[in-house]
Amino acid sequence: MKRTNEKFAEQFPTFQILNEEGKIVNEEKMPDLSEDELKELMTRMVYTRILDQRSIALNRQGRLGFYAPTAGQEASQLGSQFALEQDDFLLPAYRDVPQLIWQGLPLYKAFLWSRGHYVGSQMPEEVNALTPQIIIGAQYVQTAGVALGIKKRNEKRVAITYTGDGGTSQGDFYEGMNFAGAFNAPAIFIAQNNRFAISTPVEKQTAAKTLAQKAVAAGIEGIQVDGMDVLAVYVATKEARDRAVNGEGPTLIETLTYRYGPHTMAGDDPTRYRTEDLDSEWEQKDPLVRFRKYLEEKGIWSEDQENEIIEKAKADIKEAIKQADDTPKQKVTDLISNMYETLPANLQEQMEEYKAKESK
Ligand SMILES: Cc1ncc(C[n+]2csc(CCOP(=O)(O)OP(=O)(O)O)c2C)c(N)n1
Ligand SMILES: [Mg+2]
Repeated sequence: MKRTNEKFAEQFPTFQILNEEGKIVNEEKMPDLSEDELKELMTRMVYTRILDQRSIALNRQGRLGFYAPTAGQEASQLGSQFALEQDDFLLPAYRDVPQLIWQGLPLYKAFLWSRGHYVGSQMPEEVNALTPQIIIGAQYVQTAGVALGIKKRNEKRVAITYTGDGGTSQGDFYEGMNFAGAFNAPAIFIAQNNRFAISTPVEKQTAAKTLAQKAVAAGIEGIQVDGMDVLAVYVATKEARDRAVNGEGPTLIETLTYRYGPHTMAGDDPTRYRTEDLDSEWEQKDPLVRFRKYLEEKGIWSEDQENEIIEKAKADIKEAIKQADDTPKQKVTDLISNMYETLPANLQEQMEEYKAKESK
């Protein structure tokens, strides 16, 4: 048994392009991105790091609701999102708000989603996405369904979803991948392995040596990627997308990453389940630091440029939080009418009651 497990793990070596020092170690796999595109990738990561810092502060001030920190996971989240087309269908988990934002969800809506306001779940016309999933793994099954729908319509696009290392222990994770594999549907399944499911370390979560090898049982492609290397994540996702739209079926991508902050802002204390050594080991791998080094070496990035992005992010956030504050409060009648197309009789009564109350 053990030998089989190890044999599988060997078949899923970590795919890397840019090492921790910001040097290209896999020239052959270097993506064909223009200088502007490379700078755009960095811009998005810097912006998202600031968004994370501000979101944590806003949460502490009581101005946001639910928030799951993202610092550390930028390459995993944004490298994969960068490989998508506008037409693709995104099924994020609760930590994947940045992908939604870069796919076109306005910031103020992301803030409203955090507050549990229904407007935060209303996607703009051009954004094909579901609202972030809280139920661990459920989006994997939905993704199989969306991907099958895409296939039946003969469309050249994909459904992409994200879960965490903990999510790969859920039944839904296997069911979704198995179904998509059986129907050869254009799905991309990303498992962001940030090593912890709240406080449970991945080693206690599964006996599998890699999460990527979980693709084998579903008969789909699997790859393990350095999730702190934005170029590797981009390339792995792009290749998975190309295969999917060419009718070659789904892919599971495991990204090795880390969240620097707590699980959520609801009160877990990472110092009780993570060591300082582990934290600093992962901070050495930081996705922004290594990509910055690479871009600076190429002579296309500077501190001034980065400061401009930081200022822009701060200004946008300030404006967006104001817009969220200015959005009319949600009413009980909104809750009811958003839930049902046709109201059941008992709710009709309550609807009238609340309409009367709200008009006062
Ligand atoms: C079905 C289900 N079980 C339990 C929970 C409670 N829960 C919320 S987050 C979480 C841990 C998930 O960890 P992981 O999949 O590694 O994702 P991460 O938070 O690290 O991104 C758990 C158990 C839930 N939301 N849904
Ligand atoms: Mg995790």
